[in-house]
Amino acid sequence: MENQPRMDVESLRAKLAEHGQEHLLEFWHDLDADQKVALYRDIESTDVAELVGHFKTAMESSSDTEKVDSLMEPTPSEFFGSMTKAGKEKEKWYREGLLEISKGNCCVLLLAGGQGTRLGVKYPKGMYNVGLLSEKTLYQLQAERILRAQQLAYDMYRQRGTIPWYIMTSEHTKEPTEEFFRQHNYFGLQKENVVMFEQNMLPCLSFDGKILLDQKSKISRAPDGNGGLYRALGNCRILEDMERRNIKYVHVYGVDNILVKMADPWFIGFCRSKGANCGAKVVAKAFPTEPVGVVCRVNGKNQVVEYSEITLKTAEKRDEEGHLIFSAGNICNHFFTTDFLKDLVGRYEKQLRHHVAKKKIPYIDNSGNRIIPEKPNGVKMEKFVFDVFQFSNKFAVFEVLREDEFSPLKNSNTAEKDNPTTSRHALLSLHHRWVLNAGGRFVEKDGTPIPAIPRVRTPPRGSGKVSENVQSRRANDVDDYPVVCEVSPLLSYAGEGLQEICDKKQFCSPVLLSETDQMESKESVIGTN
Ligand code: UD2
Repeated sequence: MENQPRMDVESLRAKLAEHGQEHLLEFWHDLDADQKVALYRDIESTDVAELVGHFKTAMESSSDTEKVDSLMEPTPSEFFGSMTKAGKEKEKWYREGLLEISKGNCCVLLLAGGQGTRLGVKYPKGMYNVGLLSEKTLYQLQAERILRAQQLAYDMYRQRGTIPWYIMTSEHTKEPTEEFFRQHNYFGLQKENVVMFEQNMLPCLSFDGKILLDQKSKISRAPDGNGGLYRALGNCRILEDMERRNIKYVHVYGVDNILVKMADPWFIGFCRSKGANCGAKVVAKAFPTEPVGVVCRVNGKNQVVEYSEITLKTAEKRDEEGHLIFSAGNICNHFFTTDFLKDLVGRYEKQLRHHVAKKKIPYIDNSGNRIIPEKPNGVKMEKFVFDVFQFSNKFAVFEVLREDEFSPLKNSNTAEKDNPTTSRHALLSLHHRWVLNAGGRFVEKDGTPIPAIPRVRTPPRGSGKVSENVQSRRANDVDDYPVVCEVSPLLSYAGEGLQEICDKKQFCSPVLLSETDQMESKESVIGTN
């Protein structure tokens, strides 16, 4: 191996012993020369004292759930805005947001460093195809929404602003994501406007605070949580890149929401109207135990109490009218000004605490065997992206309609919810409504009108109709969703611009409306068959 370091194993052992971690060298004598160098480097690059300190604090505060609960109160209504309840100001927010986009002041930042364990695919989640007619992946949908938002801003202000796309990856997702974008020619975006950077990895520990070995020569590591963003923004000089491009507003989002609005002009306009330096999009929680955090105040400070850290009793609290008191469901969709991000990276990042997640972590046992555990055996330590809300003195919360904006892909189709089928249906349902709003109607092949609110045909469980292997789905497969209607993001961002194509037209499912067939067709029944 090149550049072999001078290895002082005994002093390394002594240093590890100070923090009860000398077991990391247990198999030193079993290793060949290269493996020794690898392990030595791995340990040396780890600030063991700091890690052990973080572990202790994280474990202590993880048992504070009851205490946090007692300090929770809903965010005061003056910080709220609502996409559904707003009147004329909605148009104003939209125009303001597009103006900022046209000036090149906005970017989007994707959190894509998660391991996607629940979905259970080996590649990054953004590469997933939920089985749309177009076969588009989450990444492609997002890229095309950026292109469309740029176009809308240009159409309104005749000024061409670019929305740079920053993508935070991790050790697991970096290479496949880069390769996927290269293969797909950046989905029509310019390569220099897609900026990928990598978050940090942290060692995993057993419940009693011992660092776990993944191999005899390798520490077990996991990404440091989506709150690793702030450290990565500094380390990878992303803030500098944003400054160079004169970016003022950053729209941060999670990879798995198929309905995500990229650089959402309404959200940006709303946050600007509130003079906010930090904002969160929320949806009304569907049920008390829904796995979304709750945007609220704790001890007077803005905070999200994560679903894993709230007690059932508090999650279930209702007001006199029966509404959930803590109903502002976090959807991992946030607004920041670059000035605020600068403060976070420079001043506050170190103050963010780690949260612990109990997980099944493969490890090397005392006898040197690699064990794949069947139940949780250790913890991953993660920072959370929303933990910076406490530092904002100008915070805003924007409530949006779930059906229009939130359907996350978390699980495989073996789960009831948040799976490829529910994601696909959410998108089809939204696009179906767009076409209806634009004056279109749907008919059966024999011309019988389909009611505006059709019933979902649920295939019997285990019927195999919903294929796990969505990659092989054919565009004309019969879907269990009664009206299969997909609108290309290049044609419409949020239902706009469809009037001309749809008004007084009849459509026969499946329908794929794209920018190319701007429906010059004068025929009265349109379908893709
Ligand atoms: C997240 C939110 C939760 C709720 C829910 C809605 C956090 C901490 N929790 O929970 O409150 O809004 O989403 O769907 O935000 N990621 C990284 N690096 C990491 C870990 C995660 O980039 O080290 C990304 C991940 O790729 C995804 C996003 O962060 O895009 C959210 O991660 P998740 O799916 O693990 O979060 P979840 O569902 O537990």
